[in-house]
Amino acid sequence: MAHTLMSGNEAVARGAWEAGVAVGVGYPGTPSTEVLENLVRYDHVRCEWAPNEKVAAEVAGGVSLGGKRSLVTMKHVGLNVASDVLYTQAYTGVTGGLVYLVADDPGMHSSQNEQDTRNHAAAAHVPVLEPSDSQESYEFMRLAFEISESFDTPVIVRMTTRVSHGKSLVEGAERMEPEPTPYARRPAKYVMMPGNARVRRGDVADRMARLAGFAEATPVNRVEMRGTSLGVVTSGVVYQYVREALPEASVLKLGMVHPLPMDLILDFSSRVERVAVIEELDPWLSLRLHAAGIELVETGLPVAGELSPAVIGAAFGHGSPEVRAAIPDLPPRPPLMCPGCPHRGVFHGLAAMRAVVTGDIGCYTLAALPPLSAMDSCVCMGASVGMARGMELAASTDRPVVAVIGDSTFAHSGLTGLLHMAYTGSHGTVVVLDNRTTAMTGHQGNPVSGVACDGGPAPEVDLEALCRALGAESVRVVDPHDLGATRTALEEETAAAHLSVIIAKAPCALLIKDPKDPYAVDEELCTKCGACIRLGCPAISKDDDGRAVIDTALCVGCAQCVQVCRFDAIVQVGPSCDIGGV
Ligand SMILES: Cc1ncc(C[n+]2csc(CCOP(=O)(O)OP(=O)(O)O)c2C)c(N)n1
Repeated sequence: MAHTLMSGNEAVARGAWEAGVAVGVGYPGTPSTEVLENLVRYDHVRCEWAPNEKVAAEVAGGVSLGGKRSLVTMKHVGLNVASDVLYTQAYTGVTGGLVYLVADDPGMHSSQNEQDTRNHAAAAHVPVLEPSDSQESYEFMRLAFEISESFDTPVIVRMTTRVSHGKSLVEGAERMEPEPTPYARRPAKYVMMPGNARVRRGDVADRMARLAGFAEATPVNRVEMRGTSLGVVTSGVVYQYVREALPEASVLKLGMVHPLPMDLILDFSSRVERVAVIEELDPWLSLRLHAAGIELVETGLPVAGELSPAVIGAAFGHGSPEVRAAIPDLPPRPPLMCPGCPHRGVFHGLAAMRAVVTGDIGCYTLAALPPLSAMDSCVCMGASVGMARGMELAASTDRPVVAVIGDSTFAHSGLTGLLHMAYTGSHGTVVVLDNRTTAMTGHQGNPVSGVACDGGPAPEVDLEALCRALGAESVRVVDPHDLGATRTALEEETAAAHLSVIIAKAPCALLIKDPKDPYAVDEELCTKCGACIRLGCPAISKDDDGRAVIDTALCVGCAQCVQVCRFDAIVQVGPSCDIGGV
């Protein structure tokens, strides 16, 4: 393959495919999502979205047990969900190579927290490779599968947002077809009850010692000697920043960050006058170098968020490399639900009811922002349901308490929360926002939407039957664009002494191929009351006189605004019609 410009995620997919991966499985999450979306386009590999990362890791583990190579993909918080699997897979080891692609998100571009996957790796006792660009993202996949099989261990390839989404040239090769290992029953290796696990625990320790030896010799840990006044130990995208900001510094670039090549690090440190560790997220390398007795330069670099060449240059008094200044006076562009988003109808009702909304993660989290301001909590996927039960137990408010959760998130980790509510006799209300997709991460299929990883059809779960089977006494489906029906359902179910689920079902506005004719405001009838503005639709704004105006190029004709206008000032117009004299 000639040199091709690829993102890190595209390169991971290419590298895994060339390494002969038989199955790719994961759960979407920025910045990891495009790995599977690209891998699914190749032949000879089966790709599946799992309902959550734990299931994905189990499926990948099963493929490995069956003797074939598998890749499991997730974002950093996904590894919290899958960690129960990983920590014991470290004991069982593998048969076919098993690689975890985990993408961290320093600076939280699209995440609810910052986490450093290296901590999980150390706690689980699994090796970690960390690429710095797309070529390495590609090459490290093959290496990861080789390490996995030769050391009998799952391997983590850790990415960060800039490596996952940044693009650079990749020189690829052909796909290899590794011979599958025939299945053989090996309970001492795979049945982790205490007697077997104790033996495997010793194997894990031996393996980590052997991997530390490997780390000393592998060319992915390399010393680049330049000046001797400063030596920098670094990895991942930060290596690129260091090269740009401190071009004179010698660098120990770590492509394998766990276990560490301590002899190499000590030797490098002895060859330079001062040693600095430059890393994003936790002081992971720093602590280990400190513990090895290496005196480190106090860099004063931030302990949270992303680094950059400018930040690093400034910390070393080298001045900042040229950074393009932000254009002054740009209007702020806060994230908003799209025009015609069905979620808006539910939150409009909840805001009017002054409900306490235990929320969840998805596009709908934006309902926490003004003007809807209709969400009280958002912690992690699935938390809405358990937290609603907790609020019910706290019994500290007279306001209705409602859990709101998206369809993908409900399948991910809301089901068990609902089961808990049923089991404990809750009279709570859960709203499942069924917009027929996993919208937030780019419209991946899920078990509720009945769309497969390749975009083709898949069996669709009967959501109503599922909620009933889990113990909801009342399950009703509403069209969230029908504001009256939605409000009635919310009021009736929150007042009733039973456990209820309201399924707010209408497709994501971005999935609608034939939008309805747009609406416009009759300025003679508009009283400037602001009711339509309070929907928070980006198609509606105020003119200089305070009257509402609808941008007909953005409006998709959902008609929610028509229902809140008490003066009949909002009227449907043709697609390109100017409201003019209406
Ligand atoms: C454990 C975990 N995995 C993945 C993500 C990334 N993520 C955030 S919300 C979401 C799903 C959103 O889909 P859905 O619940 O259907 O809501 P929608 O965006 O469609 O409104 C995903 C995959 C995450 N935050 N946490």
